[in-house]
Amino acid sequence: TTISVIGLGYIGLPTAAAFASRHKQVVGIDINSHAVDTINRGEIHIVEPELSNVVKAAVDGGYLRASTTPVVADAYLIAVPTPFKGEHEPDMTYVEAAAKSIAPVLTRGALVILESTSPVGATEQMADWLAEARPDLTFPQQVGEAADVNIAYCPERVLPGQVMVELIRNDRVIGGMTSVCSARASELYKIFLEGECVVTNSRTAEMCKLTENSFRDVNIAFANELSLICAEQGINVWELIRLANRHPRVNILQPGPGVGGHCIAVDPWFIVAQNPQQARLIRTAREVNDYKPHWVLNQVKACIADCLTASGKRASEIKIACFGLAFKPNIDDLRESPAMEIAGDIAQWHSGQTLVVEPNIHQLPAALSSHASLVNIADALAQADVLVLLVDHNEFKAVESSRITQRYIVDTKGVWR
Ligand code: SAJ
Repeated sequence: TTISVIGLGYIGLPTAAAFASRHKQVVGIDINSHAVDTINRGEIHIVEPELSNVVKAAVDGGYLRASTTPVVADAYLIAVPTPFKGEHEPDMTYVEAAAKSIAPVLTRGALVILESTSPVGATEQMADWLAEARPDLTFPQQVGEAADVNIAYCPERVLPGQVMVELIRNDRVIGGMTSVCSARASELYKIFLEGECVVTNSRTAEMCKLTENSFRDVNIAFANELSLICAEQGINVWELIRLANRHPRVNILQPGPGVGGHCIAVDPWFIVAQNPQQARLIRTAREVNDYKPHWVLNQVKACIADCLTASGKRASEIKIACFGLAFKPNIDDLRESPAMEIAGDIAQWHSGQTLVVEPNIHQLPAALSSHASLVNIADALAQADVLVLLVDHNEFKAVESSRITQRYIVDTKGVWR
């Protein structure tokens, strides 16, 4: 069996490596020639624990190679990005391009799986693109189970930072366009999967992926809303949640500076875009979470105002230290990060010095480097007048409270309270 994975990013590369580690021949395809060259050297262009070892072994063993041009394969897995465009509409350009790139090399008996997070109906749309390009082959939407090419939607659900474990262990939803498609897709994933394959149709599988991330978004929004209410009422939200969670049927998530990453802040909009009348709670949750960084910025401004009054210093003499830039704890991923957004706004707005502590990076991103300086925890604690904790990295949790002498603290994760 030859397996071809289209899109060698955070999902595609681990998936390609997982198949190759089971001694299947895998060809990864990407339009980014830098990524392709890196992988062919046995190295990786993204950060994910355990991934580099698996890729290196797979490339060295001759099971995995990367290319910029599509190849003939028995199974294709499409794992390209589906961002949004305009007013939060899903952008299917990359899926369309991927489908059209493999269409010319498709052979009778091929299996095509879409893994990218997609709006409901995307798999049927992909099947139509393939059928248009290959009138000489039959597809499930035309002839059902007798089709020459089988097509399924099988979303990934791995947690960044734990991809290599979750890829193998999580159960997998398999949404075939026919039962034959589902059976073939299940058989393919069983090559490396320890979790179960749970079979449904493609539309339900598409909605299932969107539902999982919307569930988390709505629940985080509940926690974030509580944090605003508690600030108004002079109640410690962390204690409140701890107490409420002692109820056997209550399990509130943690508030924070906002919701970041490439999935939870995006996927719920796919549901809203297709169902604007019905998806009221899901839309509101997105708005609540997107508002949180602005609220935090206002808290910081109020805190600085207090500090100015009490200290008699000028604003330009006040040093602010921001702790954390990543979109969640103990990773180095700064993309779509509310902490990054808040630190950037503070650095732009504040006339004095802005210090940034981020133990997982060696250099500030360009957007921040002209307005802020990267320092270590000790220097920040020694120099700053105002502390802003934005990410609950382990290093920050380990700081002993006796080392924190500042009175002016905005703590978005309840670490130093
Ligand atoms: N967050 C909170 N409070 C919490 C939990 C998370 O504010 O109690 C914030 C985080 O700080 C972060 C954001 O939410 O900014 C998202 O982080 P996350 O760890 O919840 O999720 P991701 O984006 O890393 O990965 C999610 C996962 N989805 C679910 O848990 C339902 C993962 O399983 C998916 O595969 C991934 O999205 C994806 O690719 O869709």
